[in-house]
Parts: sequence; structure tokens; C-alpha cells
Amino acid sequence: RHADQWCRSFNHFIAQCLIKDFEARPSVTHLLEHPFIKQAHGKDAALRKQLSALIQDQQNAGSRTRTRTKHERINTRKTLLIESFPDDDLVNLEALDEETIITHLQRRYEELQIYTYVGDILIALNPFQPLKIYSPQFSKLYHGAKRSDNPPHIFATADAAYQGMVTFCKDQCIIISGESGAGKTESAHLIVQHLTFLGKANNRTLREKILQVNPLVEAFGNACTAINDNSSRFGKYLEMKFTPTGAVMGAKISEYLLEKSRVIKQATGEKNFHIFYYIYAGLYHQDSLKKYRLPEKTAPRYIDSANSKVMQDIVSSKLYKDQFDAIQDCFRIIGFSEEEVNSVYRILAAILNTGNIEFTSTTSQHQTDKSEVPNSEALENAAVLLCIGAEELQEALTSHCVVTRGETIIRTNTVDKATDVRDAMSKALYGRLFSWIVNRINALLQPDIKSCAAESGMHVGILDIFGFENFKKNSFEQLCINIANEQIQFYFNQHIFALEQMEYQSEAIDASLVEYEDNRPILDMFLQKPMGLLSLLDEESRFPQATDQTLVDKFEDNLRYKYFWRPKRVELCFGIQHYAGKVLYSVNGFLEKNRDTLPADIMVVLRMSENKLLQQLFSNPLTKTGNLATSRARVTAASRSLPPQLHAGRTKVDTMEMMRHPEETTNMRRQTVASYFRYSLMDLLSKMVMGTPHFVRCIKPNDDRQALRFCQERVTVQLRYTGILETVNIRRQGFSHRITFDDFVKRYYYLAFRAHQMPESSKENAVIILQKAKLDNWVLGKTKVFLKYYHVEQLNLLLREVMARVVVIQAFTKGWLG
Ligand code: AOV
Ligand code: MG
Repeated sequence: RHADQWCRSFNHFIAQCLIKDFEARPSVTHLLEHPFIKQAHGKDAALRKQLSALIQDQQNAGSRTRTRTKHERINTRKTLLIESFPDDDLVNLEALDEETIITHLQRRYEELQIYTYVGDILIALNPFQPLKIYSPQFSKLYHGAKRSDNPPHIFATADAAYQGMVTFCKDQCIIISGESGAGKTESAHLIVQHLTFLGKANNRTLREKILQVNPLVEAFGNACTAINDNSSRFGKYLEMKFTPTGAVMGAKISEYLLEKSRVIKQATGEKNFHIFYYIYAGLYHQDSLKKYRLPEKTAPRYIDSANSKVMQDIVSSKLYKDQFDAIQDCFRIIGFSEEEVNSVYRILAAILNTGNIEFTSTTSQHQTDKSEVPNSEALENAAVLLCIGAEELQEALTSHCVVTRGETIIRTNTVDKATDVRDAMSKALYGRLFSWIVNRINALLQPDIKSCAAESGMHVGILDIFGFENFKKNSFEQLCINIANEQIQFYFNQHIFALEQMEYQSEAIDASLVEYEDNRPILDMFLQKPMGLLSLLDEESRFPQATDQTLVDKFEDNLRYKYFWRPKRVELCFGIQHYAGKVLYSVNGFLEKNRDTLPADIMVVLRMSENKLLQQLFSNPLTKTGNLATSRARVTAASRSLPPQLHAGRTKVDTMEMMRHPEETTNMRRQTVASYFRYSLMDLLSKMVMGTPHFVRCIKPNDDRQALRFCQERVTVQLRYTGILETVNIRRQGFSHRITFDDFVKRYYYLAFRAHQMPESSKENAVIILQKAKLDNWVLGKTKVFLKYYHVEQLNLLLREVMARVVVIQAFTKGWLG
């Protein structure tokens, strides 16, 4: 009788174990393959009944959240019922070592399960092939579903953000990170897609508009690099705004640090911003190249620096032309006027023509080097397109005014100088055009202010920046990009760390037990004032006599960090040990790029344009800065009417001062790219910390962009530096398992109590079990037992042993073993 009673409670226990297991791994096959079930299935009717009810329950629960029509159901099964597994979440794995994690990810990747959770973080492996898991059916499937209902998915993360926003009335922020080509931008698109699906806008047009934002901005801000054919060359924070009930009502983009230098020059094998090729192809097929004064035979230098077959590509590629049509649609749907679009094309064509302006050297009667424009076609084209005078443009390119002690002098530019001014003008035109487009989109997608909801609305922000880069040659752009990535990494660390700490504190456990290294010292090395790298760069940029050599010497003398080194054999280079790896930077051009000067003379000419858009780009609507700039420009303009004999250079002046980009000459007087960058980072960070964060970590499985190729080494490195392994390690080193007293006692009471006497779920009983299992180093919180990973391993081992004994006894008493 006693044995019988014992068996019943044992059955109950086994069923409980199976239910737990089944919840984590809702696969019927798996359950039926369980050794106990296999053995018991045919012999224990009560258990059989219980199990089939359970399976039925699970299936019903599953199908409730799944699609409705038969067709959809079949489709979804086919594509999606690659079942959920316990390793959907790495934190659930019993063994948390690197090798196990990598093996799991590899197996999943090979089964095209590109998404995996690590706690609340989503890992996304780039599949490098289109997957059929992003249709509206999938959006439906993930809509409001429990996380364990479906395999991990980017839609689940988007959904969690949306639900979090609606439920807690709090802004959310999805931070997508990963190195170049890892899939951040694609992920951002998918998130926007799911959010537009969720935030059913009352008017369809708004939804359509929002979906066009990314493609449009990316046509202007993305380009083909050595690593990624569609590489983001700017950082983007897209806020999708919702009403309190969760209907989408608008959007706003903030852009960060566009890589303007790409307009004038690209590294070998790389290209200019997409839009240049799109419009060239589009205008070619529309027979409008002439109208925009673009050459028909050879492509302009800015888009054909390597003397490649660009023109052939443009003419023959249907892709470029299709993209042009798509961009036209984007402009139209978002609401740009035809006149505006036309002006945008004119400016782009003007930039291309500007790049074709050449200078030759002549010697004036005063023996100063002077530059001239021998063939004025490109210059005239640019001037016509910009609606400015060709002569004024030429003058602004080949000479400059300086004001000193109340005297205005015009000095001639050397060929090199004139070339620099030309390129500075192109960069300024493009940079300002880009910002204008972004602002215009924001204005067109602004929530309707008349509706009161606008004020009480909330948003989900999506951060997609340029990923960590390490090319053969790295310059100022890479430095900024990598610092931005350091900052995001820092935020990530902070968040994970803070979460851990909070959990410890709420359980009244000593939080100093959570320990790990972060990348703060590297960030300090860059951002600290006045001795951080960016400050040193700014300081050096202020000296007109500074050279690459003095700059790199200054870095070496002042940056006493283990993360900085100066390679002996490579001149004018310095190395940084970033969180994501070692990068060697060449300081060549750092100073110029940081100063980013646009001569006032050019400003003046462009401001006199008859084109409305251009006037807008170069006017200063706000701030005192504007007044300063205008007054300075006025002085310069006035100086043009001076008699020619006064034009020759006489006095030594601080030309840098005069050449300072007026808008950027704020109260601090010298606004450099570095200081603007620092400000942008702060701005970005402040946006991020305002919302509840959700992290997506994109991983590049191989460097050849091959589908299904999983390079263990590459993945390990990325997992390590993104802190995924660190996160897992924190858990591993700290108390990886936190189990409520109730759960703990229910799960392990067999180890200390009689099987049929389930004890009360108390802290005391938990301690009795832990002591009986001869464990130490565990900690008790207010409601939970904090265990190390090896405690759990030990407990499970003990439990299995006890169970094995029990199974034998039970089998014996039931006569299963004959
Ligand atoms: P990135 O944004 O992380 O790089 P992208 O999002 O542009 O990288 O992804 C690079 C390429 O990988 C894309 O053009 C796609 O071909 C492919 N890809 C990425 N994610 C997916 C996906 N979910 N499904 C199918 N293909 C995908 V950079 O912007 O360079 O840092 O600056
Ligand atoms: Mg990108």
C-alpha cells in the first residue's frame, strides 16, 4: 500500500517534470521520445490520459495565436514550425561555456534559425539570403504573442517594444548594433515594418509614407563599401510616434555624422552615395542628362574616381534605373513637391559638375601662385544649375578675402587650395542637402498638432548606426564611427550591469558581487576634456601650422593609456585597442577633416543663388550665429568691390579663422567636427536613456557574405566583444540561476524529504534541501535562492540519481519489469 501511494506521488512528480520540460520545448515528438514516456505510455492509462490532455492543451494554445485560414496555417507550419527549443534562449542552457553556445548557434543557423535570445537580448545572425519569415502572416503571428509561443524573431522584439509602450505608457528604444554588414539596417527596416503593422494608422497614406522614409534617406546616406554594398554612412535614430492607444501618428528622424568626404573621394573598390548613380541612370533613361548638364559619355570624376566602367554600368543596369523610379515614388508619397525634387536633382547634378572643375597654375605679376580654370564648361554648368553667376563662382574658388585690422584683402588661391575649396563646397552642398531632406521628411511626417493626441503621444525609437569598421586604411571617419560604437557598447554594458545590480538589490544581496570590466576607460581616452583624443585633436586643429606629424606626436605625448600605441615602423599612424578589436588609424587629413572649413566666399556666392532651396540651405534661420555669419559675409561681399590693386596678399593673417565655416562658428568660436560629434553623441545618448531599451545584436557569420556559412572563429570574436559572452559570463560567474523558494522546494524536495510529503515552500525548507545536497556558496535573497551554475548542475545530477532509483522501484512495484 505504501509503495502504491509512493508511486502515485511519483507519477505526479514525473508529470510535473514533463510539463516543465514540455513548456520549454513544445514539441510532441520530443515529449513522446522521452524515455519515461516511452516506457510508461503503453502501461499506465491514467498517465496516458493526462499526457494527451496536456498535448491537446498545448496545441490548442498554440493554434490560438497562430494564423486563421487553412492556407495560412499550412504555410506557417511549413516555414515556421521549426519548433521552439530550450536553446531559443542561451540563458536556459545548462552549460554556459563558449563552445556550447557557439555549437548551438551554429546548429540553429544551419537550420535557418537566425534569431536566438540571450535573456532579453536578441541575437540576429545575418542569413545572407532572403528568408520567407517576414510576411504579414508573421507579423500576425507575433502580434501580442507570448515570447515562448514562437521561435525568436525580430518581430518579437519590435512587438515587445510596442506592447511595452502601450502597456506602461513609456517610450521605448530599440538599439541595433553589430559590425559593418552584420544586418543592422535590414533589422531596422523589419522593425519599422512590424511597427507599422501594429500601429494601424487610421489613414493608409501615413503608413505608406513612413515605410518610404528609410529607403529615401538611405539612398542619400548609404553607399557601397569594401564590406557592405549597402553600408550606412550616417547614424540614424528613427522615432515612430504613436497615440496613447497605439495608433501610429508620425515619425521623426535624427541623423548623425554623415560621411561627407565620400562625395569627393572614395577608397578603391568603393562607391559614392547611391543617389548619384540612381539619378544618373534615371536621367539617362529619361533622356534628361542634357537638361541637368551632365556629361553623356564619361561619368563625372566624383562617381568614377577609379576610372572604372561606371558609365557602362549606369547605362546598362536596370537596377539603378528601378531604384531611381523607386526614389521618385518615395519623394512623391512622402509629399515633396515637384519643384523641390527638381531642385534636389539640380543640386546633385551641380555637385557632379563641380567635381569636374579643374585648375591650372599661372603666375601673377606679384609672383604669387594663382589658379585658373582652363576649361570653363563644368564651372558654367555648376553655376547654371546652382543659379549663381559663373564668374562669381570662379572667383570664390580661386581667391579668398581676408579681413585684418579693419582692412579687407583678396588673396589668390594656389591650385591645391582651389581644389580644396572646390571639394569643400561639394561636401557642404551635399551635407546640407542631406540635412534638408531629413528636416523636410520630419516636417511632412510630423504628427497632426491639431489633434490633442500629439502631445500625449509616445514613441518607439530605432537606432541604426554605422557599424564598427576596420579597413586596410582607416581615417578620421572610421575613428568617429568606432567611437560611436564604443559609446553604444558602453550603454549596453551599463544597462546589463544595472539590471543585474537591481535584481541583487531588490533581493537584498550585496551588489558588489556583480563585477565586470567595462569600456569606460577607452571612452574616457576619447572624450575626456581637456586631455582626451578629441580635445587634443581640436586643440591641434586650432594651430594653422599644425601638421600630421605634430598631431600624432601630440597624441603620443598625451595619451598614456594601454589602449593607445604608436607603431614604430608605420609613420603617421596610431593604433587603438577598441572593445571590438585593434584598429590602425592613419592621421593623414585628420586636421583638415576636423576643421571642415567652408570659405566664407563660397557661402556668399551660394547664398546669392536664385534657387529657393539653395538659399535655404545656406541661410541661417536661427541663432546669433546666423547674424554673425551674415555680417561677416556682408564684409566679404563688400570687399569684392574694392579696387583690384588692393587685392594682392600682403598681410599675414590667420586664414583658418576667416575660413571657419560661419554656421559652425558658435559662441565657442570654433566648432569642429570633433566637438560637434561629441555633442551628437550626448544627444543620442540622452535620447536612448529616456526610453526602455531593447537590444538587437547583429552578428556576421562570415566575411564572404555567403549564406549558410558559419565561421566559428568570426562568430566567437563578435560574441565576445559585443558582450554576449560577457553577459552569459556575468550570469555564470555570478548567480546564474535565481529560483523562487516556492519553485525551488517543489523542484528539489525529493533530495531532502520523503517523496509523498511535499513540504511547505519556505525559505527554511529551501535551506534544508541545499544543506542536504551538501552545497555551499549559495545566497538567499528575499524571495529567491541565488545559485551558481554548478549548483544547478549538482542538484540536477542528484535529482536524476534519486529519480533513477525511484523509477526502478516504481517499475518493480507496477510489474513493468516483469
Ligand atoms: P549593416 O547595416 O549592419 O552594415 P545591412 O543591414 O546593410 O548591414 O546588411 C548587409 C546585407 O546583409 C544586406 O544588404 C542583406 O543582403 C543582408 N542581410 C542582412 N540582414 C538580412 C536578413 N534579415 N535577411 C536577408 N538578408 C539580410 V553598415 O550599415 O555597413 O554597419 O555601415
Ligand atoms: Mg547599415
